Amino acid sequence: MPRALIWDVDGTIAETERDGHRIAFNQAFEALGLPWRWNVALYGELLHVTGGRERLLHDMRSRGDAPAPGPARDALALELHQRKNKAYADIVAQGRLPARHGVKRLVAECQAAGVKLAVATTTSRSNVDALFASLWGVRWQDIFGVVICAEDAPAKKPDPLAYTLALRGLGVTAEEAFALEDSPNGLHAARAAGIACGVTRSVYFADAAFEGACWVRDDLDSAPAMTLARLL
Ligand code: XBP
Ligand code: MG
Repeated sequence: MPRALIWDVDGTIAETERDGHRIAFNQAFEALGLPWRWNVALYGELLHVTGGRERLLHDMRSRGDAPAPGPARDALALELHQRKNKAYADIVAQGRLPARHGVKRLVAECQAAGVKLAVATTTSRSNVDALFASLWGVRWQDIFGVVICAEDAPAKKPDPLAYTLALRGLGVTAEEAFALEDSPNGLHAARAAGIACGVTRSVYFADAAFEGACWVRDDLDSAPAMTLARLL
């Protein structure tokens, strides 16, 4: 049994990308009078870029009506990203992003068994706070002792930084930890930090290849349910 379980957030805890961030990005475009919209398929392509602001800047490179590269483009990306995160918090507060199957059960099992819980994500801290408060209440940090977010780890997945920082915070070695991810970028980040990783594919990565994963499945609850004893 691992001593620590490190969770990715987007796509792993909940289907936040399709049903949360994507919709919130579109609300931000609309609020600023921009005709840009990210449909489900286009957003899936853009997801290879981790980080919401980075994703915006990437998309602007192929848009003729985006400001020229430089301070104006950077400022627009920043404003859109801030508005997106606010809209995302509103979506979460409306209870529109439930936990994926088995997430709460496995977290409770870790608590009961004394397995440490941590988060390693490339999303902004405000997004984690909003989502986790909605799922585990305002004292969610009593459950997840170490929380590494975009602000802590500017080098985004597949870079291993978020995971190496999580290990340091937990005070465990890579061999003593286990990671849960939904995407190839996330899996590569965990593996690059030397951590064994299981994959619960989210909608956007249903057909992706996950070489190097301990196991790959559609959720934590489908039979046989993924328990602590089965992780490794
Ligand atoms: C999540 C991301 C994030 C979210 C949006 O990756 O890449 O960018 O899409 O959040 P992971 P921000 O699941 O690997 O953590 O807008 O705050 O970046
Ligand atoms: Mg993810």
